[in-house]
Amino acid sequence: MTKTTFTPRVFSGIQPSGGLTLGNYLGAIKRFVDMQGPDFETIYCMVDLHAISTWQDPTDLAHNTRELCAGFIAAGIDPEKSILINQSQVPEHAQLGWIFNCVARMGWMQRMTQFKDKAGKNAQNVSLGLFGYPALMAADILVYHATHVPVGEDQKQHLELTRDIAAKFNHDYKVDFFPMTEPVIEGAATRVMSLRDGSKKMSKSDPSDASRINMTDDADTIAKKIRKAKTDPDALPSEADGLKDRPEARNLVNIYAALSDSSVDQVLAEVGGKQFGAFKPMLAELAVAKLSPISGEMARLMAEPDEIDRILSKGSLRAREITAPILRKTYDIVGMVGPV
Ligand code: AQP
Repeated sequence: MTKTTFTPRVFSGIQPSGGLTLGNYLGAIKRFVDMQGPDFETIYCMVDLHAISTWQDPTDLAHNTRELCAGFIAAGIDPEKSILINQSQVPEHAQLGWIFNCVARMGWMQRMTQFKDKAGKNAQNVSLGLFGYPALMAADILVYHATHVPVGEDQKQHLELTRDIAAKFNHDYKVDFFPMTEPVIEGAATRVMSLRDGSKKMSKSDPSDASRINMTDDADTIAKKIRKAKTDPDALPSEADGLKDRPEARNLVNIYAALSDSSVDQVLAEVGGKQFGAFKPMLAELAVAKLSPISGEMARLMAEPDEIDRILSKGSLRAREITAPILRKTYDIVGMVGPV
């Protein structure tokens, strides 16, 4: 079989299941912006179908989808250079998702740690959609034949599953149709932790607002949350090794490094020996300087929701030029009779 060459194409998405957090920004959006350019075609998505795998109030879902789109643009994603969509406007995602439900194996899905974390002790009562989430995520990616997916560390296992699904489809149907997508998990903040508990991921659905920095927080709120962030009594070390077994300290240093586009070693060379009383105001100042222009621009864009809707609807037309032929070809491979 001749090897297929795939166009370098980036796809990634974020759930409009709440407001954007600093974790989403540093782990995902900031890196979406970095990948926008001549090397890749870039498609970025508000994954509203994923969001309803847990209950979403309809008014909030629509608001959060527009706010997320505003966040993408405010952070530097240019709707002319990248395709910006909400998942439900491109029906091929869900259609390929069904095919992949029939490719993925129950045993694979049962190993997904995010499902176990999110379902907790309540596994019998959560939606079937939450369990099937990774198969739809594989479809989101592969319906574009995306070659690269920038994500935070927490999505690594889902990306491995995406490759397993692509490989099984290619093997079962004796084709070389879906690419082996590469996860792109890079930088100092691939896993931003809760400000209240260094062992937990910063998350938009954490019941404690103090656990996260929201992209829409004002300067005072950001400074207050950082000031109150859990830390330990020791001074900061001068080398990265000294952050071992100090999850809260490591988290704040990682955030500082990612916001200042420097490495952890560079940050520690600057702040090693300082107490948190001195470091936290530095971090707060940097966070406000980087985030305020983005939240200001988000507010400006949110004042014109019709314009956001136009961007998403235009994006979905561009997206479907890619997804419709890939879905049709998938159906042909599977043996689904098509229109004449
Ligand atoms: N804390 C984080 N650190 C680094 N990256 C993160 N991401 C999320 N949280 C962090 C990355 O953001 C992208 C989109 O994630 P998502 O919103 O689709 O789903 P999630 O990972 O489940 O995010 P949340 O905030 O925890 O949402 P809820 O609370 O609704 O479950 C992904 O690339 C993810 O890695």
